[in-house]
Amino acid sequence: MFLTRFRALISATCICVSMVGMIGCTPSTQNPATYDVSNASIRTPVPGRTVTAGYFDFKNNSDVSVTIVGVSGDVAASIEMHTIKKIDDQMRMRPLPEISVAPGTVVNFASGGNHLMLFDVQLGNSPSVLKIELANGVIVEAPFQHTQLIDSD
Ligand SMILES: [Cu+2]
Repeated sequence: MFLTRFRALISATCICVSMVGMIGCTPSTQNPATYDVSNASIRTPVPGRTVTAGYFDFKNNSDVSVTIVGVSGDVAASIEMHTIKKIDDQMRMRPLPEISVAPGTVVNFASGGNHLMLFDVQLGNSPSVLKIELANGVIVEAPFQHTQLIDSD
């Protein structure tokens, strides 16, 4: 009787510990099930240049809107979000301070539209991990593959 109880106590303790372990293992800064980052890439800078562009798709799987407020990473001194707007018939780059992502939707950072500008880039091995910062305090870490600029000729 005593032994049975003791075992029960042990297994209860084990469950408790493993639950704590699971919570501990899930980074509070990231929830891959809630937010998906795909097609994440950084263009390898043109030789002699230290400024380049980065792209990604961000999917909000949650049922509330989220706002991307910034992106950071060790590979660049600073990273800015930019958008491209038509001003006086010319396409111009403008800083994008934040962008909201409605529940169940995807926001694209892609060539010709929203993009990341990376300054003083020092790329190591591909991929580079960048941190996508959300207004709710969550930081989503994602690997960005290094890509070459596609030859236009
Ligand atoms: Cu730009």
